[in-house]
Amino acid sequence: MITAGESHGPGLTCVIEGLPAGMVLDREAINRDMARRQLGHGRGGRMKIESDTAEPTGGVRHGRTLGGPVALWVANRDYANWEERMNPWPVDSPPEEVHLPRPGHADLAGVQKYGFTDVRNVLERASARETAARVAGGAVCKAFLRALGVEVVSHVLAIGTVTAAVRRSLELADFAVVDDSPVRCLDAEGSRAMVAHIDAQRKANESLGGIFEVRAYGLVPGLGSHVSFEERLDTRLAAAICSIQAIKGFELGDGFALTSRPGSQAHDEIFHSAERGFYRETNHAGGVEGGMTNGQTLIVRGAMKPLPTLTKPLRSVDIATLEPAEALRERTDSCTVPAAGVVGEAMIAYVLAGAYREKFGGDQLADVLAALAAYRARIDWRSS
Ligand code: EPS
Repeated sequence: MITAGESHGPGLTCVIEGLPAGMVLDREAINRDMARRQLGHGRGGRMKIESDTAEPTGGVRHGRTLGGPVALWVANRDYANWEERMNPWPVDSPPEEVHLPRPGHADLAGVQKYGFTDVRNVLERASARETAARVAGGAVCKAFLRALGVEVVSHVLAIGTVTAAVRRSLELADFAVVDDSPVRCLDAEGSRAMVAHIDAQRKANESLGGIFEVRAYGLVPGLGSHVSFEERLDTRLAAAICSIQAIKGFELGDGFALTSRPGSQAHDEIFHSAERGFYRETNHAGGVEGGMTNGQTLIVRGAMKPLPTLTKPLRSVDIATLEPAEALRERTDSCTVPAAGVVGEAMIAYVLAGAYREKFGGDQLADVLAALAAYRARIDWRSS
């Protein structure tokens, strides 16, 4: 998957390669994910301007994939207000440059690396607006996974100092109501406390980070591999989550909590019965052992830092005068952890779609399904 586009440019593009022909795409399902990414208590004014949709511009005919790259277009409505400043072509009166890098953003390292004098040349692409294109691509990957019996979902576990009280043993059905919460949290009391926390911190000109969790239900064992570090699924899952703007931490299964437990309480014992085949009674590993899925639910978490665009700016330096100055003040969100969960779903769906394609090949969806069925039959040790 590759994306292109700037936050206030004409729009964003996503291109995904490697999807089989014959997949049915549901326009509403794709645009539902686009809308879910825009929601969440703590969003700023931009989300009132945008009403994101993803339109296929290649690789799809009459709602079915053709086997070539799938291209999706997400228009930036706000471009209408930025046409002079962000026009791809030269304009009569060039806009004023931005010289005030924000601590925590790509701004300073970006202008140094690329030799710019205008911070806008960096911040426009570094912006998390880019995740709209990833969610478009992720929705197509989800369509592929859904055809294979896999569902990818997410929820919020913490915002700032407020932590949700949620069972670890969540079922897929529990996620049906997650988008009813304004912070996409499955604990009603926690949800209310998170909203209040965001409101209080926003009033104090602060932004907030938090933790989201992504789960994938219905996976076969054996995606990824122990044989090389690059093929380990953990490698790719961590990269996918850490590639999301503002993510500073990644956990798989019980993650950091495993470090304080004795070995006897850190692993998932193996059982077998004639009806169920191999099974586990716990899932500390988060569905991955030795770099491969083990057939349990995949559980990964991302830790998001507080957004670095602040309404009460931090200290910085004017890169033109080298004088102390306040960092750039831009319209911003105060908390985007609920949206980051939706982006996490897209990224995990992308990794899993790739892992299924690697393992089962197939130019046509029916070939993938046949290969998957043959594999399931081979590893079915229920009665042996
Ligand atoms: C946006 C994410 C944030 C928003 C952006 C839209 O991006 P950033 O990483 O730059 O803070 O602030 O909206 C704006 C830049 C704006 O004009 O308000 C998103 O997820 O769509």
